[in-house]
Amino acid sequence: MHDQDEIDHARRLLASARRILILTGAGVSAESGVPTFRGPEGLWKSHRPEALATPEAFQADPRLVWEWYGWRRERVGACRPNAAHAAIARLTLRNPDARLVTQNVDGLHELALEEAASEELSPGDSAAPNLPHRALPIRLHGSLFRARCTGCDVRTPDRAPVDATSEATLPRCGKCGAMLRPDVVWFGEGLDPEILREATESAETAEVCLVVGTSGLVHPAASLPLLTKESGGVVLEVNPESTPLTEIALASIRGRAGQLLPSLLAVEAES
Ligand code: BJW
Ligand code: ZN
Repeated sequence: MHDQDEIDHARRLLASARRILILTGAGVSAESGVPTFRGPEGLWKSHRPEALATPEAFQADPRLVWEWYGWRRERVGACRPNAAHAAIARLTLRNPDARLVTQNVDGLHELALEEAASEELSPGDSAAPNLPHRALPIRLHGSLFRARCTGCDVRTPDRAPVDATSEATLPRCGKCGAMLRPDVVWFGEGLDPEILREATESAETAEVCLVVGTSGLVHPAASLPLLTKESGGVVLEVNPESTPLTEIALASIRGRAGQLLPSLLAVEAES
């Protein structure tokens, strides 16, 4: 059971803050059917991370790595945003000082934002809504639905099924012919400096950092809530399990994101 006092306290803090940073991890998409990385049902029960999510693994066996990413593209492509994605999207649309930083590569925050924007900004209008840039997630670890050329470094949207039958059938660059790779950040690779700068600045200026569905093990993402705390803000956590971030959180609410976030962010009651 959730501690109701803790939930009420967290809700009041979120309602009175303007500068809010929401940091999400794989757990926010669990109720959409996207597998998390760690834990009993995690993706890495059957695949060792160092065998798949490193540049060395790709160099050694690009076919195996593309097979894994192709499988995930297919699986995630069939998933829909859940109530947590929707609540976060409504908050970032309504509060110009709220920022979303995600470690996820599944694109579900973006989908939820499109859905919320077409409901809120142009009801009844079938044209694609104009999404405010500030409402878009700051994606720390890239996207499953983008590819990057290993030769000329060009980045492109890529939702195509992957044919990983052999190395010869793997995706290739339309410009230079070199092999493409998933446009994600693997272990040992630096994050895009501009993206990291934006995320760091949001963390340092946030009054409240709400951490949702991350094991808090992967850096630099897991260091962001500490920056908020060191700058005088508060950290709140939503997770069914405790994590290394629990000890710096003012309130850590044990439960599922899709169940808790709509009432915690109380966005449906506004305007
Ligand atoms: C629910 C729920 C529900 C379930 N509701 N919740 C400082 C200290 C120590 C090490 C380092 C450090 N700084 C850097 C490092 C090294 C390394 C690192 O962090 N290693 C640690 C593991 C020890 N970091 C890096 O290498 C990073 N690069 C870097 O720092 O570069 C520096 C550099 C500079 C200049 C030159 C060269 C280098 C890069 C990290 C990249 C991580 N990439 C991955 C793969 C992305 C692509 C892909 O998807 O395949 O990102 S790894 C994987 O972990 C993925 C995730 O984004 C990331 C985080 O996982 P997440 O989201 O937390 O998921 P889970 O599964 O772990 O947790 C799910 C949680 O949800 C659980 O807690 C559940 O309880 C909960 N949950 N259901 C709410 N319904
Ligand atoms: Zn190229």
